[in-house]
Amino acid sequence: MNPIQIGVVMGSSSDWETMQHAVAILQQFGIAHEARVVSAHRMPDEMFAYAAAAEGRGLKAIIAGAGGAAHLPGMLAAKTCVPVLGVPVASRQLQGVDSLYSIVQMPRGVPVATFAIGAAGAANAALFAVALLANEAPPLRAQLQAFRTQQTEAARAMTLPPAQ
Ligand code: RP5
Repeated sequence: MNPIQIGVVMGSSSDWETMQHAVAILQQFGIAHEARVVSAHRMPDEMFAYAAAAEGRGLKAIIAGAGGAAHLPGMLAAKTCVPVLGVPVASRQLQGVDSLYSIVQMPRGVPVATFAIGAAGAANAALFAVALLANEAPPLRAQLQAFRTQQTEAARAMTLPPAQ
């Protein structure tokens, strides 16, 4: 079995509805990955250990989804130099604007690459991870190019109904 290249972590199983869109893309591209709940405020020791072990385990990027606060992606990024891609999950109270602002507003010096709120952000984080891996893997780059071409063709084939 291929060593895991991308870790997908989230603060709660309630984030799965969003984060599964990242996993679906990784599956589609055949990227060895793992997905698990690592709650920053409920499992701080596990979160710390996950980040501390990431480089040694060969992870090339960590996709971290969080609702309401930046603590999961932010603290992972604080503890490892493996790139962290943050996905703001739509929160119940503020619809994910809180998640977005807190993740994107990391203080200077410890970046978290931040994506859109929700499913599109999760999918794009995975596509970004694929693009990172593709730098060192020409067949993967060809696969990514084919994915883009498919989207282009789908857009070109779009037609509009007559105006009412
Ligand atoms: C965050 O708290 C999680 O990322 C989740 O989005 C949010 C709510 O968690 P649950 O109350 O649904 O477990 O840590």
